[in-house]
Amino acid sequence: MPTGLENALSATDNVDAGHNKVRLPNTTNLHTHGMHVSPRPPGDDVSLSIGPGAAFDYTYDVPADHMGGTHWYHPHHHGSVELSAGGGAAGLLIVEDEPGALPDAVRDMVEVPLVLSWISPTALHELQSKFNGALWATSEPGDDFLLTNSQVAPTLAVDTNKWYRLRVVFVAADDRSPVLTVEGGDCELQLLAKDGVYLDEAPRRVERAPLTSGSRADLALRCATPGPARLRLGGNLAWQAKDDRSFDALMLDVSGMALAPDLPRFRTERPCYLSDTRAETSDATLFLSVGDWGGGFPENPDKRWNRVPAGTLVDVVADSLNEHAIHLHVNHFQLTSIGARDANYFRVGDWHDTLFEPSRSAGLRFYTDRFAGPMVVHCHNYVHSDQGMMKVIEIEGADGAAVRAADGACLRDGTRGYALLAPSPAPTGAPVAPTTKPTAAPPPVVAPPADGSDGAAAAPLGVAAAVLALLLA
Ligand SMILES: [Cu+2]
Repeated sequence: MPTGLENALSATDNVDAGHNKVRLPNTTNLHTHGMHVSPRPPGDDVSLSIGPGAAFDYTYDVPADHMGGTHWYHPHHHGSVELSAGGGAAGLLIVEDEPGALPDAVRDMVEVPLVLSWISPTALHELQSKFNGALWATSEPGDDFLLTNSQVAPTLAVDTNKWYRLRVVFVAADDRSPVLTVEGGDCELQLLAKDGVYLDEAPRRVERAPLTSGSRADLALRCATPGPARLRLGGNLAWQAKDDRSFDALMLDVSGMALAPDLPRFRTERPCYLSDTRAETSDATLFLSVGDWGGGFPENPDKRWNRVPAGTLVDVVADSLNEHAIHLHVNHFQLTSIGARDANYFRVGDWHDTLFEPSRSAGLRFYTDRFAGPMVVHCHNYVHSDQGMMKVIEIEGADGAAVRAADGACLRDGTRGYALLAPSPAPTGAPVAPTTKPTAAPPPVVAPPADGSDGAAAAPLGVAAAVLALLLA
């Protein structure tokens, strides 16, 4: 996927305050947050500096077995990320699902892209003061507000006889970890995927989606009662900025009589790089406490925090997550242990690429699948990462080292299927205990029909290429 980036920003006021400082506000680059692609140029290399007037042609070689999901893109130039991404420079990036990967009722849902940007004029004005005060047109900071696809609380007409797939991305300049809820209309939320990775058993009834800057949530929405309803975002849990502020994210105008039928429970067939790691033995363990990294991002690009071989499984003992949301580039991680912030939304076995956890620590695992090169790990509070709370794990070896996954059912090409699962018990809305093992033997995955025709549940794949759609927020 070729993507040209041209920096049309002015060279005026492009102040370089020094390494690990807020600096070079008009220098930029591009990060494809959540994409399983190479971190080397011309791909997702966040060490590139594209100055005013300069341009770069990115090319992303998206693997044929990339899981369909909701991701996003934003500038990631060290020193100016808070200013740009936190100021609203962010967009949705969807990897479309393969034919046959989802039950029809899930595949056919009406899609609602929602890029939620929590804008903090006070924080942005503080940044402006470092750059001769010429970056923003307004003179007064004003209160925080929430933009939904660049609008304030837009309205969506909702039919009671339909399911809607909300593709939510949450972006903030600093440490915001709010919760998304739905109010009114007897509406319900069913979680399909987090950070662009389907749950192993989907959907999962949730009362809320706890987010942190960089999080995505794919939520199926159904409303039962005509009238007004709304999505709310608020209740920031982050350490320095705890507050009760909340905002309308989306106004819902519900109409209709008949109720949409329940969604089927399903398991989509998983690529090997996202197959369950819990029965595997890891090759290395890293102790990761990003809170200790302030000002510590090395200026010398050859200084690596850690080195691991490509094609291996890495355990991470993560600490200080109550103060610093972490984000791993290139490879998603699976939760092997997690605190009790929300034991229904965060379960052992789930996959994420960005995580905030008020109980402080969590166990994570990731495969260094296929891509060698610099894998960036950082605090997703841009105030911190811009000032050095960031390291690089060098994935050594050659590109293409396939992960050793025991699960014989996992996929190494683009073919997809899914299995239907038994209905879950009636939802109670109360958090349930974390599941550490599948509750039932996985049913066989539906195979594509032998004659190559389109099946109802699975279809053969003619072109083994994931399709990418770039949607501007
Ligand atoms: Cu931090």
